[in-house]
Amino acid sequence: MIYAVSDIHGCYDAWLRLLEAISFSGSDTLYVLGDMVDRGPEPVGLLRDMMARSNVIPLLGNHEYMMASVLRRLLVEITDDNAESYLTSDDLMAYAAWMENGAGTTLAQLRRLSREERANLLAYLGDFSLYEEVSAGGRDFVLVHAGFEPFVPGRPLREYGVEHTLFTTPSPGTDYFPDRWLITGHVPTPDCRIHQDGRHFSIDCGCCFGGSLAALRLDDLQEFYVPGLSGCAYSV
Ligand SMILES: [Mn+2]
Repeated sequence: MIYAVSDIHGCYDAWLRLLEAISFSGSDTLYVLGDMVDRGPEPVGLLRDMMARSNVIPLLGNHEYMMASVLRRLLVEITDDNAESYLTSDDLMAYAAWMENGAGTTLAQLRRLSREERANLLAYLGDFSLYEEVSAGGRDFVLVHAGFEPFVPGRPLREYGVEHTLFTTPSPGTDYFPDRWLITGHVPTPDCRIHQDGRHFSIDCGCCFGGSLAALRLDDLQEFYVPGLSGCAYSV
């Protein structure tokens, strides 16, 4: 069976409960549509668990993009020779933007890792794809974190960049593909349930904001839910 999950945001307990709820096994494949880190309590534990599962396929979210951008700079050893010129104002702004987006727990946990473990995590993030094309149950799906915006019918998917796919919001009622189903995360659904608009599924159910963590089984479009983190203030 093939599943899609999104926006886990460090909710490691909910992740483990969801794997149990779908009876996840070695013969299944699970796509995680980005935003594993930030906001929630155990982002690094979640990433390490995902890394250990070869049948979990990660896609890039805007939070991993921010994290990788900052870490690529911070992981370089700062010496006397490069200290003054090393961090540019762009680096500092990228760091500030990431912190404003709930990076506190992620950074605190990264500090507790060895240099080698941090480098391994960064290499893992470097393998995340922007989108995936998957077939299951006689349907063809396109999986992406936020969408393809502005959407241009017929435009090859590989021509959409980070700015189009990670930081955008799908336009309601858009008929994206005549023969394919689109699955996105990024924007929490208002009722903490998977939302369907034509052949577009939104599967971010606000796990870290007191909503739920959802999995969509692509083979038969069955939905699975576990409770998310409670007590986290809602803000996008
Ligand atoms: Mn997002």
